[in-house]
Formats: sequence, C-alpha cells, structure tokens
Amino acid sequence: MEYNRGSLSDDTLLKLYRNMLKPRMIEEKMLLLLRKGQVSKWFSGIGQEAISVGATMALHEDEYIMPLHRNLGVFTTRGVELKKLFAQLQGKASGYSQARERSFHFGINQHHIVGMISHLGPQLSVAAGVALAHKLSKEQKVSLAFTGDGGTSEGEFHEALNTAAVWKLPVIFLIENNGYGLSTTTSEQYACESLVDRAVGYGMKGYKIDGNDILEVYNTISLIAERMRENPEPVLLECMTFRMRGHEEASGTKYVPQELFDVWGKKDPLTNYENWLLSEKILTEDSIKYIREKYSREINDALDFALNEAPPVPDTEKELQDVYAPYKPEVENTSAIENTHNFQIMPKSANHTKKRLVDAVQDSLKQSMQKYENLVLMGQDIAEYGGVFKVTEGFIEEFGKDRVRNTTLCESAIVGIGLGLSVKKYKAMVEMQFADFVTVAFNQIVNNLAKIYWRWGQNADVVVRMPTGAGVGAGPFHSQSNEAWFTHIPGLKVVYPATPIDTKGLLNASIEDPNPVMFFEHKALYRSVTEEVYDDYYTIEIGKARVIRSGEDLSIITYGAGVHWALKYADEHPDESIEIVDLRTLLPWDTETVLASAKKTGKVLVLHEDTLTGGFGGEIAAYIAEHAFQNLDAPVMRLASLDTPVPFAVELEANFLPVGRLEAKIKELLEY
Ligand SMILES: Cc1ncc(C[n+]2csc(CCOP(=O)(O)OP(=O)(O)O)c2C)c(N)n1
Repeated sequence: MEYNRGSLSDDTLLKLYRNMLKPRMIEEKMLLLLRKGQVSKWFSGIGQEAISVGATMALHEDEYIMPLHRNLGVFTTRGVELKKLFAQLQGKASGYSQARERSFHFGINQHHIVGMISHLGPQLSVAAGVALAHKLSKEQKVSLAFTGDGGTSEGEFHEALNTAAVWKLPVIFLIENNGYGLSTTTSEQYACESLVDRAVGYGMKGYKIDGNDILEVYNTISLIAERMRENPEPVLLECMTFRMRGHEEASGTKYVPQELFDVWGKKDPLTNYENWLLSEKILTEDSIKYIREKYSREINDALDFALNEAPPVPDTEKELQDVYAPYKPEVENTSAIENTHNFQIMPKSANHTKKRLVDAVQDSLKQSMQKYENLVLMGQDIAEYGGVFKVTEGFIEEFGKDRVRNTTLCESAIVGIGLGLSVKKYKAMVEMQFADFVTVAFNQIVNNLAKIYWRWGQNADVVVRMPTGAGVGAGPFHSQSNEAWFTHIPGLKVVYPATPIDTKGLLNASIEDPNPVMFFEHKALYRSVTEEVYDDYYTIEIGKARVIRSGEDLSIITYGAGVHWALKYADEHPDESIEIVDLRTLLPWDTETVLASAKKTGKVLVLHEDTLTGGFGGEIAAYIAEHAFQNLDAPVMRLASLDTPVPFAVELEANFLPVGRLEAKIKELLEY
C-alpha cells in the first residue's frame, strides 16, 4: 500500500507507528489473558488502531477526546500510565475508577479524556458541551467524540449534531464505520448511502476517509482541527474501517463472511504502515525489534503490577460518600435575621420585597448569574422571549446571549452539553419548558450526570429546573409530578420548594452545589403564593425540612402544593392541633425532622400531589414505621393523587388530586 507522507517528518511518521504498535501489542496480550481467564471481557480494536491514534495525535494534548470501547489507542497515545490502566481493566482499586467501572468506562481529566457510558451516544453531547466552553472562553480548541456506525442511529447523535451545528461548536464527530453494530450490518442500521451524507442535513461539513490509512486520518484531522480552531464549527468525519474480531471476544464472528476478513485482512493498518516504513527505509527491522522489546517489558511490568494487586476491599462508608462531590457551603449565622429557614448564607440586610414564587426564581437566577460568571443558562425560548413563564425576561440585556441560550428542541443534548460545560469548570442551569419533557433527557440525567462523580471523580455541575404539577388544567403531558423518578437515583439531589423564600434560597444553593440538582417548581404556585423575600443573596441548606406549623395531634409530612393544602386545612380547623412539615428537599431528605414530628404527635399523614403507588410518600411512611413504630398511635397514612395519568378537564383533575379527600383522611386518622 502507498502512503502520502506530504511534509511529515520522519519523527512524526515513526511516532505514529509506535503509537499504533503499542495498543496492538496490549491487545494481543489481553487476548492471551482472556484465554487464561485473567480478563473478564475484551472489546477489540484490532484493525481500527489508525483511527484512534491518528485522531489523538492530530489534536493538541489539552483538547478533549470522548472515546468508546474500541479506542485503547486514544489512552495509550495520550500516555496514560499502563499500571493504572491495567488495574482499571482488572477491576482493581488503583485503577482510574477505583474498581467501580469496567473496561474503558472512565475518564482522566489530566489527559483530557472523558470516557463513555455504555449507552454510547451521550458522549457526543458531552463533547459538544466542552466545545461550547471553548467557544465561550474563546479558547481556540476543538473536542472530538467517537461513535460507531451503530451509535449513529441513536437520538443523541441527531440531537448533538443538530445543536452543535446551530451553535457552531468546534467539535469533530468521528464515525468509525466498521461494518457492524454487534451483529447488525450497516444495511440493517441505516438507509442512506453513506453516513457522512447526513452532514449536509445538519448544515455541517462532512468528510469520508480511509480509516485504515494512518496518514490520511492524521492529516485530515490535523487540517480540519486547524481550521476549526480558527473558525469554530462542527465537522462530521466518517472513517471507513473493519472490525477484525467479534463485538467482544465472547460473541464470536460467525455472522461475518470470511471474504470480508480476507479483504480487510490485507488492509491491516499496522502491517501495511510498517511495511511501507521499512520500504522507505524510515524504519529498520532492528528498530522494530527494539521497540517491541521495550513495549513488551513495559506491558509485562504493568500487567504484573495489576495482576498482583489484591482485589478491592469494599468500604461502605466511602462508597456512599463518593456518590456526591464534596460541597462545603459558606455558613454565616451571624446575622440579626432570625434563622427560621436554615439559612446557610444569611441575607446581608433585612430589606425585603413582596415576591411571588416565580419572582423568587427569577431573583435567584439573576443573583447567581451576577455571582458566577461561569454560569450558563440554557432552555427553550429563554432568551428574547424570556421563557414560557417569563422567568428569564430581560436577562439577555444584562447577561448576553452567550450565557442565556435559546436551545434547540433537544433536551438530551442540552443536558449532555451541561455536563460537558462542567468538565471545563462551567456551571449550567437547564430549564425544561415543562417537567414532563425531562423524559427525553432521562438517560443523560440518570446515567451520565448522576453517576459520573462516583465513577471517576468528574462532577456534573448542572441544575435542571422543572416547572411541574397539576391544578392548571393542562392535561397529562403538562402536569405530571415526576419527582419520584429521580429520588431513586443515587448521585442526584432533588429539591422541591413550596414558598418564595425557600425557592430563592434553595435555588441559589442548588446552583452553588457542584452536584446535579433536579429543581422542581410548581406551576400553580408560581403566581398564587406570595411572600416577603429578602433582597440580598442567601442560601438555604439542601436536605433540611422545615416545620412550618407546630401542632400536637397529627403531623402532615408534605411538600410542594401539599404544603398549601395542609396550611389551608389547618387554618380552617383551628380546633385541631396540626403540625405541618415541609420537606423542601426529597434527596437527601430530612429524616431527623420528620421523625421528631412523628414521635411528637404519634399520628402521621404523608401527603403529596404525585400519584400514590411508588410515590415518595411510600419511602417516608416506611422510614417512620421502621424508626418510630413504638411512638405511633395509628398507622402512617398516605394521601396522594389517583393512580391515573393527569386528566385535562377541571372537574376530572380536581377529582384526581388528593386535596378533595384531605378532610376525610385527616378525620380518619384523628379518630383512629
Ligand atoms: C443504548 C444502547 N443500546 C444497546 C447497546 C448494546 N450494544 C453495545 S455495543 C452495540 C453495538 C455498537 O455498534 P457500533 O456503534 O457500530 O460500534 P462498534 O461496537 O461496532 O464499534 C450494542 C448494540 C448499548 N450499549 N446501548
């Protein structure tokens, strides 16, 4: 095979060779270990090394790469420590994920690598987020994300490419078209002639190259990246190659016709390149021998280290502690203002203004934008239009369109972009137009944002704001209470305030907090609940409930709209001594305050707007039953919405919501 070296120096040509040889040698070793049962699983990149290596060498060392399961060459070319890498592959504690993750599912910020989650596609949006950070901070850099041909069928591929194109983000979307998904051929995967044809549909440049030609890969990406650094825009690059082994070793290759192996076997990127270097006298047999021996020693030493490391010893406390990035908020309790709200940062003065809950959201966002220059707001129609609830009205005048971003209708990509911004030390607030639409971003939230810190130490500094709840006649897809979907996900925080003071303080705290926070705002409370709110910036501790009314006979544990239903009931029944606890935060939740109230009154009603079965109330009831059984005078009761979708007509909706059944339930409990 002929190579076009252009103006590349011998040094570069040899470096490309060495960088391809190393992952090949590691893989050959891994295949041996696999046969001996010393490696549990292996996804081979043999035959595809030119892509990983050419791409990595074409980028600057501080430009982020988002590799997948076949990109060992990215890690080795970036010079990751083999001992740590092999310990990672062996599930040992000294590996990059402390034995929590398998194979290449980890990242290393020191090497500017963000590794995959199994779902493949989410990487593409994270790369777009890093590219957005580059653009915002005017760093002339690109990011690069890998996808297989199979991965291009995922919705995330469409969302990431579309958003990157609209925002002109300098990200290279690199498709390794190796002919197969797991066993699915490309003809069963897509119906266009070439995947690169999609570029034109997104309004971006696209190139298709021979992925087995290391110099073509290196030269093309070097050139593209150089242009993109000057002139930020995304590019789609399709690299044609072939997977010479099974999807993973155990799955075999029976479904692949032999003739394909014969044809592609002759195109081996390493052998051909090596032969060419030899024929050009750039490389000699002796130096090959020398390099191979050197790598062999390095690989064997590192393997010895990893294989000899004792298996990881679980430490429950550490496992739990590492679910969240540490966050130490400033605590200032010196103010003269009474600390009835668990203020962490007290407002500087007692000045206050009457505000609706929606105004408190706006106030918090505005002050947080002033406080954090690295905070970026993203959401549909939030810029000139000010958002459907007018929360960000007037923001672009003060903060500009770079930081107050109208987004595409691509919830998943936007959340992934938020994560990419975190990688570059930005903070992101993503507004879901309605909480119902968070379903479309579910995977990014529950699998990527929630788990990444625990997996390999990268925090996701993203707040997802969600106008939620019923009572506004908006039907099944603009009214849902979906907080319980998220309280089940370690790594997320779930905040759900019911009053303007709490809303401002908790939203400020959520933005400060380096962890992903799902922030629920009840639409029906936006303009119906008003309170004097402190003008200055303050925060309220996440995870602390508040006893908003003290009583002796019965406790109502609730949050969101339930707080106001309970308050109204208590106001209307002054002869009943009712204690009301507003949870304010559902993850983590304040077991201490709830338990104290349950023990005090001996009768507990857990009230929420969410439907009954699987609602968060079940968790609270179980906890109280387990920890305060002897103090109870009645079973813990729950009152929630009917187990149906949210109906549209006001009459049906009123019947769906629990408030109409509140009086009877309280009576039942009081009389128990
Ligand atoms: C969302 C999702 N669905 C299914 C899978 C299972 N799966 C893992 S890899 C794979 C094939 C991927 O093919 P491709 O993107 O072409 O990459 P390749 O493995 O060929 O490099 C499948 C179906 C997955 N990981 N994620």
